[in-house]
Amino acid sequence: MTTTATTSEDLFPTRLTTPSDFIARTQPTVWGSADDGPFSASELEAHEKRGFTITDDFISADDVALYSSELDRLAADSSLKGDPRLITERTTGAVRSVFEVEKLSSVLSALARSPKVLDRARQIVGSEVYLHQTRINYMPSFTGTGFYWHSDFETWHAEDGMPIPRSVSLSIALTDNYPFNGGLMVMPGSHRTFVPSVGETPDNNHEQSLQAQEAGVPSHAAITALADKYGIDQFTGDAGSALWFDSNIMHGSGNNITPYARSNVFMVFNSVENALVEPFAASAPRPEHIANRDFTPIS
Ligand code: 6CS
Ligand code: FE
Repeated sequence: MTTTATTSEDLFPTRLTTPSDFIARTQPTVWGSADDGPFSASELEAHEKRGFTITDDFISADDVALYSSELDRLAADSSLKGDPRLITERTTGAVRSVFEVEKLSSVLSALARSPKVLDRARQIVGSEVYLHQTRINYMPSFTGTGFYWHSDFETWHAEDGMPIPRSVSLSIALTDNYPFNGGLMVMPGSHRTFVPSVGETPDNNHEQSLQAQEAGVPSHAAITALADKYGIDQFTGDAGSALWFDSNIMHGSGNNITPYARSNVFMVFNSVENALVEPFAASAPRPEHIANRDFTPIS
C-alpha cells in the first residue's frame, strides 16, 4: 500500500481561458499490489497500462434481476419527482439517471459494501475508500442520449475539488451492452494524459451538465490527438459484466435509438487520502448527492 499526503495544490489546472498543453500524469493508476486483493498481478499490470478492466459475470443473473427491479422502482418512485437526485432526459423527460442510490436502496448499498466490490476498489486505490458518487444510468431505448467525450476526473477536480486521480469507477451492466445501444467507448491508456479544458465553469453547472456536459469537454483537436494515440475501445458485455475504470480515462457514449435500453449502476470509490478540498475551477462545490463530502471509509 502506498500512501501520500493530500495537497490542495492544483496539479491539474483546467477550465482555462486559453488552451494549454496536455499534462502527463505522474500518479500511479494502480496503488495497491496483488497481495492486497483479488486482482492478480497481471490484471493489475493491464489495468495500469489500459486504465480499465472488464470482469465478465461479475454479478449473477439473480442479482441483475434484483438490481434491475431496484432501477425500475427508483425510476417509478413518485417521491423522487422533483428530487435533485433524479435527472431526466432533456428532450423526452424520461429518467436519465438517479444519483446517491446507496441512500435510496439498501440493496445497492449492500452491493457497494460487498467484499467483491470493496476488496477490488481498495486494491486499486491502495487505501480505504469512500463513495464519491453513485448513480444509475438508464440510457432508455429509442431516445436515450449519450455522454460526450470527457474525463470524469477533470470534472471532479474542477467542480468537486478532487486533488489527484486516485479513485476508481465501477460500472455494472444491468442490460446487455451491444455496440449499437449507446455502449461506453474508452480510449485505452488515455488515463495517463490529463487534458486541460478551456472555458470557465458556469455557476450551478451541474443543473445542465448532468443532462449534457459542455464545460470541461475536450476540444476536437484534443479528442483527435488522443484517439490517434490511444485508439477507441467499445465496452460491450452481457448484463452482469463489470467495467472498472480510472477516473481520468477519456470516455463517452453515443445515443441509443435501439429498442434495447443500456442501463448500468455506476459507483465511484475515492481514496480516503484523496478527500475533496475546495473546487479547483468552480465558484462553489457541487451538492453532496453528486460529490459526497463524508469521507468516512466505507465498510
Ligand atoms: O459530472 C459528473 O460527476 C458525472 N458526469 C459524467 C458525464 N460522468 C461522470 C459523472 O457521473
Ligand atoms: Fe463519465
